[in-house]
Amino acid sequence: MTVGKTVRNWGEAAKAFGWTVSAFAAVFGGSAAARAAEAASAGTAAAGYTPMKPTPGIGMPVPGAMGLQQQFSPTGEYGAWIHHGLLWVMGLICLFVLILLLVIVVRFNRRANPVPSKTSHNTILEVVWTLLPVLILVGIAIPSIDLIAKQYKPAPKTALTIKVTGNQWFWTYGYPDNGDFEVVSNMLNIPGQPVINNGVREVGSKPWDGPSHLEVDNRMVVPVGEPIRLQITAADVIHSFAVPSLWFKLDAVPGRINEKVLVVEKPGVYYGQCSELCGAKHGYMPIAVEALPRPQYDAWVLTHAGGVIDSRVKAAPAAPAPAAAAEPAPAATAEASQAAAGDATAAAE
Ligand SMILES: [Cu+2]
Repeated sequence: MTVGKTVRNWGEAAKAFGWTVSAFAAVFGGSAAARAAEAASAGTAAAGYTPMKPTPGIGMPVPGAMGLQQQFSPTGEYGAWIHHGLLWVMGLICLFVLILLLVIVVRFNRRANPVPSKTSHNTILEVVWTLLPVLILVGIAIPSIDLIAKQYKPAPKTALTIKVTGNQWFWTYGYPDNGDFEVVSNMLNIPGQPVINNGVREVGSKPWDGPSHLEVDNRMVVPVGEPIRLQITAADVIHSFAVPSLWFKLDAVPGRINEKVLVVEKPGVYYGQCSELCGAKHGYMPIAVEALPRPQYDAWVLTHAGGVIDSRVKAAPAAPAPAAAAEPAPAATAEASQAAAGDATAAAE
């Protein structure tokens, strides 16, 4: 009994000493420690993210190409499949009608067929040429309506939200779930041509730069393989956020938020352009979407002042916060155990 008490007293004394030491450290070494922590985390954050080098021909237009760009989203793949299927249906119907016309021209002209037939009705033929087009149209309508429904399916509640704002003539990307920082994205200037954006570097000056007219100083970085809720608006006139290889195009209208889900299936850089005539430099506000695996996305988030990973973990400048948050834990535990004891008493009664 006495021994136990003594040990407890010693424990309390040790705890008190610990408190004093930490208080001393906080007062005298706090700022230096914070600075060191800040520098260290800034270092890791900077080391944790390097812009990705785009793959030539992927996520960008290619000279002389025809048709759609290769798709990197589920709706994009589905849409491209319908597009190619429809081309075949249209092509085969056109070919069939052309063959029928040629047969008529050759076999039923005045010279080859001087006495025309007086036939005016054929029940089976009439049923077939009515039913067959109906079946073809129904066959086209089912996947088409399904695609529309899939494109406008709202994002799940847990989806990451990114706010896209069109401006004359650049894009800004807000990350409300990651500490509400904002990224301003300007087109890179083109060497040997008039400067488009003052103070912005030239395309090709960094090893990760993509094509001219499409590469930007700050890309819109997104996590790969998960639904992202894109909320699109504009600050001045109507713009349009369009990235062909992600099957994404939605108008950016001032005073209104248009929302659609984006899922990028593969890490990479995907380029697009403003697709609503919005003024003198409409052609100089490209879009560059960089899709990264979650850990690299999180590292990118932490390179921004106030960057927070999914509203849970604080970024570098708020380093002392977890210690402060850890303090109330014992009290909470005590409360919990008291509550549990109360419950037990209640149950016993
Ligand atoms: Cu625009």
